[in-house]
Amino acid sequence: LIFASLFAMTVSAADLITVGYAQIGAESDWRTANTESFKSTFTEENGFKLIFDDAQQKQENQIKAIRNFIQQEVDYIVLAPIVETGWETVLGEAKEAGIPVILSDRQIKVTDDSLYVAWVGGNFLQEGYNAVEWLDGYLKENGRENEDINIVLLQGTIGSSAQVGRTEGVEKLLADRPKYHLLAKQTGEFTQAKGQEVMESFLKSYDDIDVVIAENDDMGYGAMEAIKAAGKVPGKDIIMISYDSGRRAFEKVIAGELNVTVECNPLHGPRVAEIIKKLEAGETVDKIQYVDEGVFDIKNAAEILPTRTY
Ligand code: GYE
Repeated sequence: LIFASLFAMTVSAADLITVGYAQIGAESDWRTANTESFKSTFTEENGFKLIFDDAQQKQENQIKAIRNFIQQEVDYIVLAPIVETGWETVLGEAKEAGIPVILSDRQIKVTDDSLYVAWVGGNFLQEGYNAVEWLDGYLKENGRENEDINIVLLQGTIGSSAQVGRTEGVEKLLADRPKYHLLAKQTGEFTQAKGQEVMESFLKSYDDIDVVIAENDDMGYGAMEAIKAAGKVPGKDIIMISYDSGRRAFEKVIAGELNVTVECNPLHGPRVAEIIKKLEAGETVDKIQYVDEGVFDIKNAAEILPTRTY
């Protein structure tokens, strides 16, 4: 909508801004919503030609995609980096070719930060804190603040900034509060199937799990299946905490199977388009752009659900 007015004049194919988007994969509801956000924003109507690549959660595929974009002489490269490290060489090639790179969603670790123009995404460390702070409040409201609490952590893709930040935030606050015991942590690769598998093994090893923190909702859904199969009730026998907050998560909260979903907003298409629009106009852009995020539990889920588009 924003861009409809900007590009109201009919643009010929030659005037379109070509954008290559190196997407991570299709591992979660979040990712699907993120892809949809780019596809519906970077349209010809809005003045763009989008070249979309799905790397199937493999960094080597993303590197290949970026090299293809360079070869095709795109105007901009957008990268949602799977992991934080290993980007110097290929981003150096993009820089050499004079193609600006915009990062979206996850961050990277590079010594030369001129390798990208800007990044937009969620504050993963804060999201980590949000989960534990919610748990503090929930236990208190239920008169359980003096209990010892056993926690298992289902982590995202190891080395992805979403995993690194959330794990760090969670672990830091758990360490500050001696009543919390982190029994185990393991990656479920941000997928429902892997989340279920890992939770099955946690349940075999520990019969006294009080809380599951899943670093995305999809792994949380998998964990729910494992818990039900073990004869327990997710959301009641085991407190369920997960991340992202798409519609399915709201429905699970309302159904009582998920106690809280910590928001991570996937609608980066318009945000990246805004950055490109500014760059095209010769304006400067903020290098790091965090998106505001909430926390949704039974107290506010029903009210918010109707406004969720994804
Ligand atoms: O939480 C998860 C997805 O990087 C923030 O990736 C993103 C994460 C999101 O697979 O569902």
